[in-house]
Amino acid sequence: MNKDRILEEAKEAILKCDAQKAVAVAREALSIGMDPVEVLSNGFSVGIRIIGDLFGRGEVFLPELILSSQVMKEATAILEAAIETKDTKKKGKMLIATVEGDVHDIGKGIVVSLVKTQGIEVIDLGREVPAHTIIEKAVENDVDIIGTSALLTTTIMEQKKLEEELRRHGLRDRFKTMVGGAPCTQRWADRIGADAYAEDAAEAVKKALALLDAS
Ligand code: B1M
Repeated sequence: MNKDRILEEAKEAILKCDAQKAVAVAREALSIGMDPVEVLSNGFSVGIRIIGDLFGRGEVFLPELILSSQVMKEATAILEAAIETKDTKKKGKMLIATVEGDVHDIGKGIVVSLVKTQGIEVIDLGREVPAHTIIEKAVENDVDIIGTSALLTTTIMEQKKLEEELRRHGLRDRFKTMVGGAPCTQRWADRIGADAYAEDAAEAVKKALALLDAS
């Protein structure tokens, strides 16, 4: 299979909720030396976003969305394991979490894998993490950056809450903050006072490095 075909098949595997095919495509992509991030971004992620749009229009239902996301997780696990991590001197520490009330963690997982490749130590708190826990862990681990992911228009409010809680505890200047997730924008980041917004995992890496450079 050539690269374009692999990207197409990756998308199809998600649309058809076909786990066997997804795993085979992920392995084949790696065997021909494709960049795992490219396969995730331009193949599997395209499929899951199409499913999301169909779900939003009522053309597929929750069980199908759940199945597709399970297939996505299997493929993601194989590709994330192949993303090379630089074993260099650590440039800084970043805590990442999906906010309270939000279970969406596929995109966050990709961000974590990619940020790690750049010699940034990552503390991944998982999903549905309350703002107070994020702050507690950030202090405990003395991180440089706090990154949050939110996928719902309701749960992005948790990113605002985090900024407010940091200010309330007099901790706002101690950390840099980064927000991401489908409903987030640069405008949202500016509005709530976050230090950075990243549209995708590659941008998250660039912004994290810039925040560390500036601190
Ligand atoms: Co949900 N869901 N979902 N869902 N789901 C969305 C978000 C939705 C847009 C679908 C739709 O209706 N069209 C919609 C939200 C609508 C809204 O808020 N206006 C929605 C809904 C409604 C729901 C439920 C409420 C459905 C229900 O129960 N009735 C429910 C909510 C549960 C909850 O959280 N409380 C729900 C559940 C689920 C599943 C469990 C089935 C599953 C999640 C599985 C999982 O993650 N473990 C799921 C999925 C898969 C989706 C869609 C289809 C895909 C999300 C995804 O994985 N994208 C999604 C539709 C969509 O996003 N278009 C949808 C692929 C991923 C690679 O991209 O996450 O955007 P993304 O991450 C990117 C960037 O955003 C960025 O980099 C990543 C990599 O490039 N990024 C960051 C992300 N985090 C970052 C952090 C950073 C920087 C960059 O810095 C810290």
